[in-house]
Amino acid sequence: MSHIRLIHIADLHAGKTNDRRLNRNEDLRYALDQILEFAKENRPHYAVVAGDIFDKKVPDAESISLITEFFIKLSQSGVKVVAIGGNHDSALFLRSQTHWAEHFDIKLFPSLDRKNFVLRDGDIAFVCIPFVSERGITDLSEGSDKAKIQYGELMRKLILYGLKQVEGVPYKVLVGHLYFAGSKLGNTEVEVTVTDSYALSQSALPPEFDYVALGHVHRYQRLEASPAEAYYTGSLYQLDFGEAGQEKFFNYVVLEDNRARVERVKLSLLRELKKVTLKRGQKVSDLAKELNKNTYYWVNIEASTPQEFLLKKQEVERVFGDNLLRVYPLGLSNRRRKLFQDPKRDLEKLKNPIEMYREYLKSLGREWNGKVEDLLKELMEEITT
Ligand SMILES: [Mn+2]
Repeated sequence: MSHIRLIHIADLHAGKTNDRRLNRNEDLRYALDQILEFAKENRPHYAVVAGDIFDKKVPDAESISLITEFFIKLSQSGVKVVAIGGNHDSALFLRSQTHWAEHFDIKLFPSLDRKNFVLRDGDIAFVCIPFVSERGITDLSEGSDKAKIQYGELMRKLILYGLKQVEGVPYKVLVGHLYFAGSKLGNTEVEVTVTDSYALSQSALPPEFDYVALGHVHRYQRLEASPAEAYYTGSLYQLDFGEAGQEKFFNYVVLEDNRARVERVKLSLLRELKKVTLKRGQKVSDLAKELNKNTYYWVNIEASTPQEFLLKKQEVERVFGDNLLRVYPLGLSNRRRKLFQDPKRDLEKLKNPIEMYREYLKSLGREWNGKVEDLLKELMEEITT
């Protein structure tokens, strides 16, 4: 049996912007070019994309073009693409792309379809589990704790059902946009447990899978408690300040002799995000010494009064220029701090909840629910009187 080579990437988030100012598609293109270069040299048979291809449900033209070009270039290098939808992706949109994609050996799995979630190709089979909404498959009427258990049980059964479909295939790969307990998020060491959220237990990953390609968590990691060889490869560039300082990677996997040889490949970054603090008594010019034109900043400013904060903020804005994305006061009381938060953000919050709910349902393509509207109205009345 010959060996099989694949690359595993996830969380591309095409169309991501930071603070409504910085378009991150250049960062994404920079990462994708490195992946294409790698693919040309190493000739993988497959590129597995584990969800969150786009950042927004309705992707903009620039992002669609970027992703389309990437997939087609992979295809032209002889790499077959297997991609699933993430929680950021619109299943409807991805489905609209399947018609042309199939002609380029690009197999898209927009949403979970129990009749069509396995791709068998010679000696290898991919079991593909796009993001499944918690609300979509659980019954919240019995309380959220029960719903969490129910979600975990259903997903575990689904994975086992998938495994059954690929029995006898030499190489089995599970591709999932899933959230596992014990995964490390962001820069902190905070781990999420099964009881905290709709997280799955790592023990739900059967060792019969030779490799598990995951998306959803943006920090690179191997799932240490998983009986199968399972990885989150994380996002391809620092998507937001929660990922500041993080290095980024993708995986190159060689399946051979019933085992997966995993090589972590580091991506170089076009731009980095960084959080810095202007301490009391520190000069802005001192802080500016580390100003790097390829780094975008969140500057915390220590200040005792709003006036002091405002003065320092103006200076920081002048010195950091376009590389300043966010300014935040430290040391002011909550009430005072509120006065200086982004006014636009507060306006968004002031939107009528009923309107917001209506927009939300519309974005999901769901029908308007009159009962919920009545309930919202009642609650709003209670609050305002
Ligand atoms: Mn994501």
